[in-house]
Amino acid sequence: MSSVPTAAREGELEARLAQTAGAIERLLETLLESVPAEGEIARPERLLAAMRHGALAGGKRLRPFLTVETARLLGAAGDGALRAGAAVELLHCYSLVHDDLPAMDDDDLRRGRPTVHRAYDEATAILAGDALLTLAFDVLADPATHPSGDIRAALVRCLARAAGPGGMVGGQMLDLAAEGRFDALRQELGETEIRRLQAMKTGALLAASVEIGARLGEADKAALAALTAYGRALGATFQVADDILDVEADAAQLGKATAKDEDKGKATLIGALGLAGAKRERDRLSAEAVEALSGFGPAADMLRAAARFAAERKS
Ligand code: GRG
Repeated sequence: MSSVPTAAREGELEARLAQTAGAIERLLETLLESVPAEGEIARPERLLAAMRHGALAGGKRLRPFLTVETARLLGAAGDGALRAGAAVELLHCYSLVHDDLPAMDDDDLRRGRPTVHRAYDEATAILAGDALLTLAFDVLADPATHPSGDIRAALVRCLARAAGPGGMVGGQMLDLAAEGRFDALRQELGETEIRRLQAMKTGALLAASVEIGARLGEADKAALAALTAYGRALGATFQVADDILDVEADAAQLGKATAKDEDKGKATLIGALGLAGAKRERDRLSAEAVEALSGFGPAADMLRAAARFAAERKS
């Protein structure tokens, strides 16, 4: 039987999120030092400064939290889980740096600060994103993340599949196409296509954050299937909540521009279901994520609380 997260559990989630965010920040600071790593030649200071701007001081760090908590559920919360979480966060930060570029969303504000191309310049922002992406795979492939080469290879493949052409980057491509970037006419997407686009653009990386924790914890087949279902439902919850925040939150609260989706003709579930329908769908998906954990008992309460947080978040 699954246990329902109590208010105390929700409070505990905030504390645990903050604790993981602090540990991730410290690890990212080390990974983004200017001193070259073994086998590297030199790290140009402007590039590293731009990478630090894109990756440090901000963000909820939800993805590494999911990796660490999933690994913890399976008895594997340690430095390896933190490193794997940092890898997912580096990849996420790259996607934000590139998403903010003039050729993409053209945003000036991210996490309450100027975007990387605003603080530096466009070429530096492109390179900083590229380098954050590359570093993510370096961290996963390092034996410090897990002693088994097979497991490290599985982590690398999981992140690549989530982030690449059939995942996040593919979803971003569909998103731009839906805006009418490549044709004179904007493509009107149906609900099924919108769900697929969102599962790729946002859901895949969140689901991979969970799967990477599960693989680090050497989950058996049944546990991996349940955690994968949880990750997918949580990812979908998160994206509908994001659509709703774009309409209801203000820029100061979110640390980025809001009310952009409609202006840009973005494909969102609000367009397909209406605001009230999107809120019902968000809550249904969050409940589906909680339900996927029914086999785990109270040890999974933190992940259950995370599914509710994905739905109820204010930023
Ligand atoms: C440009 C390759 C490329 C991909 C872009 C991630 C992405 C794909 C676009 C970001 C646009 C966006 C706002 C998507 C909605 C969901 C999302 C990823 C929100 C930002 O994630 P949070 O809320 O951010 O976890 P923090 O700052 O807390 O890390």
